Amino acid sequence: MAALKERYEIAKEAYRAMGVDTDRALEELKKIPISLHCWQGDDVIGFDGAGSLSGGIQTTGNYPGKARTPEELMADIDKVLSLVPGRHRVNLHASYAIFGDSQWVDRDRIEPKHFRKWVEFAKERGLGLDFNPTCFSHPKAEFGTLSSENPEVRRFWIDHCIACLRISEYFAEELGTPATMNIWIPDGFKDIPGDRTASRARLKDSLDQILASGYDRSKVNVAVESKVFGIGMESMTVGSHEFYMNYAAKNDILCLLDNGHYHPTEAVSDKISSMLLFFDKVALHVTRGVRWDSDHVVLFDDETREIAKEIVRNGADRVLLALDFFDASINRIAAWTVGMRSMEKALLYALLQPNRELAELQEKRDFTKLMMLMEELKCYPFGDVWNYYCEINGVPAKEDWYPAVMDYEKEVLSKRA
Ligand code: RNT
Ligand code: ZN
Repeated sequence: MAALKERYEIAKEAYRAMGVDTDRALEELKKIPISLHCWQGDDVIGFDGAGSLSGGIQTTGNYPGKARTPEELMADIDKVLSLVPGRHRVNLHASYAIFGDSQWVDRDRIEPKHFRKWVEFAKERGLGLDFNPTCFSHPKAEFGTLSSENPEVRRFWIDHCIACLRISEYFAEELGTPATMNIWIPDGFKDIPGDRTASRARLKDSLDQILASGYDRSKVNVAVESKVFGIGMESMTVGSHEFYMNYAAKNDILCLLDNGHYHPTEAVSDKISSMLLFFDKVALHVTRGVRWDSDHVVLFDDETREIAKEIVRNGADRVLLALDFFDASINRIAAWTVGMRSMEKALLYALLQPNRELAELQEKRDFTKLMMLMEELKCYPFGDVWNYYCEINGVPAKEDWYPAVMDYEKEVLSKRA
């Protein structure tokens, strides 16, 4: 164990020579919460009887052991959190309502009491909770939701989102930390539309009604998440980026950027600075799209690092950071853990950059030295700092977390036939 500390001390010297304070970086990292998406644990199914996933998103694979009950999902989340350094948050979808002994109600009628068990779970562990209306995987979501031409359908989803506002407020009150409530809808058209405006006008009106229902802005950060296309919605999505960016700006709510939701060569890392010049905060879904919005597990890759640099350089308190992926082809606990640890690593990597010096080099237009430094920094002893961070936070360093997942698979997951 002493070895990790020794290696850290050597790494610390190397970074110090570069003008980077590693102790400070570790302190800063500890303050950045990541909202862990509950839906990696059960392939985005939930507990309200939906049964299958719809809305143009898809999980592929059937690795054994997915969570089937709230108890199983909570146990799985506990396992993941025991392998990830830092204190984080849990991001729930409305479809994860727990009815227990109370009667099942449809999504327009859900109440805080259906999430009491989640609040107890979060309280016991000192976690914050975030929330999402579930406007998919439901018979009423087949032909549009908040933008639907059918007034009854549209009413249903407006009422669902209003119900979700109440639940988000309840989370914030109980846990003493504001909840982000993110609205994403799958509405769109497979083929060339005859009218692009009417559905967008209805979406605008629906959002107006939801916000007008009144909610405590100090408790709930409402966000809207755009998307360029979905399966079966290839030609037009109603909630496009321009739509939501303008809507959010005019109504003083937040825009959520999911890095799987843009054209493949567009980078969310390049959008954050612009957003933060016009908004107090920005919300993120960090994911990994492979050729399309495939929601692969987040890795410690170039774009995740670039996103992390923007978070760190613009002020981590201005970015509401959440993950969003769902892989059913590998052990789900490992998928979650790799994603969380990768995001943490990317944040640490960003905190270990001599950010001021890099900015100064740019101001001086010394692009040669800027490139040289950024490249050489890639070979700095980052791993020694990361391993030490894991150690002081009481979680396994390196690949040492993997046996715990394999034991859990053997003892718990494999028994979920
Ligand atoms: C879908 C969006 C959305 C969902 C989750 C389950 O493309 O990314 O955020 O993944 O709400
Ligand atoms: Zn998303």
